[in-house]
Amino acid sequence: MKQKDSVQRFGVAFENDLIGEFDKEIAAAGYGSRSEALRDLVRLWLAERRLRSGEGKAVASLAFIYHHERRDISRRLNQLGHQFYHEIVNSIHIHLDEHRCLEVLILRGRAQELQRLADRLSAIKGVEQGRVCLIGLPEKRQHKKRR
Ligand code: NI
Repeated sequence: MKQKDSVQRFGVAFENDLIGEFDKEIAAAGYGSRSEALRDLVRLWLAERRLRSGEGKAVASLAFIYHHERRDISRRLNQLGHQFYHEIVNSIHIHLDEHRCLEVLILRGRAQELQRLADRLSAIKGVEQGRVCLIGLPEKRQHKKRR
């Protein structure tokens, strides 16, 4: 950055337990100060908000656990899969035990659309513990410095 950004200071109130745990973790992560760690957290949060609501291209992994015996679940998952066939690049299915299955979907498409798929999936009865990991793909023009 060419010129130094101006900063604003503000007071933040934390419960003792929360700040205690936070201090412990930021020290373990190697942060020099609370401010530095908080700035990183805010940047991450903002970037994620921007990404999830955006039109930009993204890739994602979507992992979820479900009970395969739940009535109608296989049909509903299959239906959703066909509805989003454009976004679902690949999938892995693992039988976790007698009742539960783990499925991981690899997705590609508009961030907004991938989030919509994740939301729709989580809403299906019998699906639990869904986690989506979304990674934004930079626009091609951002690579122009590369030789
Ligand atoms: Ni299974």
